[in-house]
Amino acid sequence: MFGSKTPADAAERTPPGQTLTQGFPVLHYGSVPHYGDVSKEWDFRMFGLVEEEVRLSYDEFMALPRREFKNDIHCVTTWSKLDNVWEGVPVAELLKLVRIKPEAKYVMLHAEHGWTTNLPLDDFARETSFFGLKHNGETLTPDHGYPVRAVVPHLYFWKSAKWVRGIEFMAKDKPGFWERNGYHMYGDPWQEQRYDFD
Ligand SMILES: Nc1nc2c(c(=O)[nH]1)N[C@H]1C(S)=C(S)[C@@H](COP(=O)(O)O)O[C@H]1N2
Ligand SMILES: [Mo]
Repeated sequence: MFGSKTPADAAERTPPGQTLTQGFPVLHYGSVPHYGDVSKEWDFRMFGLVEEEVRLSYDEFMALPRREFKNDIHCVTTWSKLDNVWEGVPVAELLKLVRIKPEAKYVMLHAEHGWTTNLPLDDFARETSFFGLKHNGETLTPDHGYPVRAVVPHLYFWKSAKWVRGIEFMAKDKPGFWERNGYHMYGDPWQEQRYDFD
């Protein structure tokens, strides 16, 4: 079970109920978007509780400062993948471009086909959260969210919206797609906040 790529501290980095994988499973609801001319068909919006809505074209988004991120990811379906290396735009770089109203405490991430996921603004704004463009040296494949996916590694991976197209700022928490279907509103893997059926 422990392959050669398994780090010595793997056990303490693996949340309860999770199993390590060396692969990179693909999980989503609905179909994978394919773009003809991505620079014309993709844009990114920040809206909701903001002084003024912001729209970035694909070229503007791609010109934002990027850096390398390393993290572990934990899917609610019980696989975890350690030591991912990403290239991405820090969430802070996006937040610099928008004037958020003080009453905004939550965000809804909006993805292609109307898919959404919700999380607290403070979690989204952590230094470890970013918009991923490359994974382990390769441009994201369509399956994994090309051209841009959110990555919020301290929450279950369903909060990491693939094919992300915008951020809505909200005063109150509101369930996104999986959250409306029984997934936890917050989703801390260390607390096993998987589902919220009751
Ligand atoms: N747009 C979108 N993003 C999504 C999903 C989805 O259905 N649509 N599924 C989430 C779930 S449940 C998981 S586990 C991860 C899976 O990411 P991966 O396919 O790159 O492993 O994407 C998340 N992001
Ligand atoms: Mo998932």
